[in-house]
Amino acid sequence: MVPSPDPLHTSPRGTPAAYSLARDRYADWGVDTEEAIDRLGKTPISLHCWQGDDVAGFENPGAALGGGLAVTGNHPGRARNGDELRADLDAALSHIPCRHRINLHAMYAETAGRKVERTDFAPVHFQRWIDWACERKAGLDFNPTFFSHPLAADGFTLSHRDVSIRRYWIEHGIASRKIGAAMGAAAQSPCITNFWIPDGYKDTPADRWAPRQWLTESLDAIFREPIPEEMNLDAVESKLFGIGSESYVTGSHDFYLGYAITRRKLLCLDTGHFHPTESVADKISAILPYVPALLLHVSRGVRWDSDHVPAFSDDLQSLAREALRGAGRIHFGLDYFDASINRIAAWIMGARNLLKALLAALLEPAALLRQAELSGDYTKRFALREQQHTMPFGAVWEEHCERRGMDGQNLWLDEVLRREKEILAARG
Ligand code: RNT
Ligand code: ZN
Repeated sequence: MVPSPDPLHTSPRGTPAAYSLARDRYADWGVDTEEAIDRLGKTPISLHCWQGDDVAGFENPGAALGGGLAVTGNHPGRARNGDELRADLDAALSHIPCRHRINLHAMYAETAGRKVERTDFAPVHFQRWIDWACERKAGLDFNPTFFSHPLAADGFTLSHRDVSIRRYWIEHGIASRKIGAAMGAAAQSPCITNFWIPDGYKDTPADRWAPRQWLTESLDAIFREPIPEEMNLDAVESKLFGIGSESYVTGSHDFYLGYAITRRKLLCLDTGHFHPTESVADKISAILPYVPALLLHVSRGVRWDSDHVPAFSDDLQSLAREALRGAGRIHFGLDYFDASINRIAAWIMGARNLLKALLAALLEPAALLRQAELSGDYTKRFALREQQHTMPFGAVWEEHCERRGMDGQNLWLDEVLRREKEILAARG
């Protein structure tokens, strides 16, 4: 292959020589790159379907996005139906090494053109997704959709003051867990059904207590029926604020922390849902001992927006380091929506950045670092950390990708841009 003059493409492939040098350098540090590559290959990431169509869903795709969420940008080629969305996901998956999962929202039900209430959603409405995922041996995760709906229009759902509205959403939650269970059974891997609601007030509430009491009751009602853990695991996700819920969010972090601990639920930490100076990485070792497992929604907050494509940042790298110490009780998912860049590239780069962060974490000289710390040698600990930055990490990443028939650089971008010209542009 002739190297491209494009500076994105520094060389057409990594060289085996680069990897073998890297392997030796890491071995000097007591780090086994083969073990790292092997472990990375066994770490699935749940790819959020909603990046492919700007969280539009199939019920009423022309409607405005609700729930205080916002997607900016209008890059051409948004997927308009299940077939397009699955084809785009396939395109993304073809550049993300190893096997991953797909995360669906209830609003992606396929009802053959019939209007079906969310309370009546059933596994049959997701059969095409289930068949598609099973063919690819991909696990499935699920989310009830508590937004973009007339009964969510005033910003409250499970904590609404009107009991009949709460009832509607409780029924949707109950239906969603059954769909999750069907997905878990079909994929032979538990489905994580994750509950996030937009509920909150723009302005200072008179009563902060009642909505939280209602939310507890609603969630308890949804979770009343036990479902085997091999099929479905329930998670709850907090948020700091949304557009229109700036002063009060019923499902705050503190609320769900208590809820998850007392009800033995998974806690979902979305990395965009905290104060900008808070470290989500630091929360993992504080919370994990008290909950059955954690789900991470990996995202990148920028100012008010919680949903940028994750970059290979220090934050992401510390998150990956801490998460790997969770010994399998951490589930990785992505959650962002960016329509200002190619949507498929957004999936690929977010997933690859998370994988890179995980690989970097697997390649850290953990034993040396701990030794330095335990002996009180903080100078050495700091020196080791700094040396990590100039270790030949890229050669190991490229090797990991190439073993799976993918490129570790940016050659995939050519194919994605070709698809944009040939397929996405025609969508209008
Ligand atoms: C919203 C939450 C939630 C959503 C998806 C669409 O702030 O992060 O997870 O992004 O459910
Ligand atoms: Zn999220």
